[in-house]
Amino acid sequence: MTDGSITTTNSGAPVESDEFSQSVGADGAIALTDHYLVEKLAQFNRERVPERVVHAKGGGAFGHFQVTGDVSRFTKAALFQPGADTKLVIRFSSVAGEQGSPDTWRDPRGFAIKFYTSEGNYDLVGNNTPVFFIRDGIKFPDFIRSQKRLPGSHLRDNTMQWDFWTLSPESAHQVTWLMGDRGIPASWRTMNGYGSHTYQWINADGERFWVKYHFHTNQGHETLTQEQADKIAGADADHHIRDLYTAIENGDFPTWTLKVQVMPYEDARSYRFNPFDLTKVWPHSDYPEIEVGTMTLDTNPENHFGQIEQAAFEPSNFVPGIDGSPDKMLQARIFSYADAHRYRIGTNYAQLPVNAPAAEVHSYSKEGAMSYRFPPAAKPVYAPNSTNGPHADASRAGTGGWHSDGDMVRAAATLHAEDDDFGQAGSLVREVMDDEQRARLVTTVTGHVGGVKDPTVRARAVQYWKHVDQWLGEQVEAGLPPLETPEPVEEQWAKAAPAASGWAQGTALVPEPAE
Ligand code: HDE
Repeated sequence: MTDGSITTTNSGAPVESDEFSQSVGADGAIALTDHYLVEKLAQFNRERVPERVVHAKGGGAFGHFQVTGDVSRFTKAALFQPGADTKLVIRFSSVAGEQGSPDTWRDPRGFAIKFYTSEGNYDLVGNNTPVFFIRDGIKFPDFIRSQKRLPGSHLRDNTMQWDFWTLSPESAHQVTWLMGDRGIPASWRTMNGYGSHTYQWINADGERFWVKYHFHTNQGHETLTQEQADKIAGADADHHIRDLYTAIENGDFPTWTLKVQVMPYEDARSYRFNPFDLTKVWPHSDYPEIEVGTMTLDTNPENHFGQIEQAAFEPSNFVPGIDGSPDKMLQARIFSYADAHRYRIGTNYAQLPVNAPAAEVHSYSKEGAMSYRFPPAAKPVYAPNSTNGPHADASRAGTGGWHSDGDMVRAAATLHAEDDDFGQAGSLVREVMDDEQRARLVTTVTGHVGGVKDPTVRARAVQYWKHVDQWLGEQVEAGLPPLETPEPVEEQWAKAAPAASGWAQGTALVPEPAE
């Protein structure tokens, strides 16, 4: 059934045929004058934008956020004022898997929201876990590479993963999360979302507060065991995409309740551990949650590529009343995301409808590839100017900032009284998990560490878990299968060395076969 429209070229001209190339006689050579054939094939070769270097596999939806509480004493941000109702787009994702990888692999999940507020876009780009593996962004490329593929075999490798994790003990809290039940959500609808970092809120009087975001699923938590997840992965790589799309199609709109923890600005200095350390949570007994509102997802994308694959989320998109914090990871992200979008989508990615703000844009950015939004000719393209062009108004910007001083150094953040790498991971095991969850954690960790071929890395992994919890470490140690064919990391890497040295010198056209 056609919609009655006729096929045209990209330029709108009617085409003669969608089935036959133009040729000299029905059996003759194809004519280069068949520009429609050329257009179709050339467009086809250019249909992809580079996939995200992390969070490549994902899906999303549109919806809105309704304020149900009153947090105006903490922030003047328009979207969080009583009665506000703000449209949004969200993208859920896995982290390490490439596009096409199974939705049900064990992995944190991205939980990225773009609020189209009246004061500009506010992007909260979080995960389904309140913490992260590292606390300094300079280690991020290394961390991600250790979770992906060996350069030689192009295979993922448990030895590489545990080599990185056990040499970066700050990862213990997040790895415990990852190896626990929450490491494989049954669907995106049945998991929480977190801002993860500590952010800053600023109220109408200019008072500043530190804040952590918690999106509590109203669908109840549901997770998958490793066996269930492996089975689903084999049958349907797009299990989570399908679940969300079908639920919204059926009018079963998922909702989350946003609650925040708020810390008075001055408390940060004396708090018992570094409140800006992304590997830590703030115990709710210290700073109880305060309800803000409800996020509802009620509209599926019309076009996945145009609206989800090209969606560009950036932690640098703050609005008046919201700002960053001394969290080094957040500061590194504030640079990285817009850089990723300029590379992946193009310099004018913010002009795409899904990325365009609801608020009016009066920036001095102009031109660049694919730019199609431009200010009226009468508007100056420079500032300052005497022709009534846009001018900055600090009173409207509402950024908070914070005190910072000292010499330029490269060092770990200052230690607070209870700063350590394993304490909160141990609390998660002993105080949050129940016996069945602990038993599943032992099974998962033992299975994963069992895939480590290097005896030194394996021993470090057992020690790592004993630091988390002595009982847990002993269970893992007792359950590990004997290491039949030890393969020290150096040997694993050395296997590729002859080819690598040849390639490194640029002399080997084809790597010499190993002796
Ligand atoms: Fe990301 N991250 N990230 N990340 N991240 C990206 O941006 C980065 C981190 C997260 O659905 C990239 O467009 C750095 C923490 C989500 O489009 C990239 C660091 C958290 C998404 C990038 C981190 C996240 C991304 C890849 C260490 C949770 C998907 C492609 C300082 C709080 C958003 C892209 C979407 C995507 C950089 C660590 C969440 C490369 C440098 C911590 C949900 O720019």
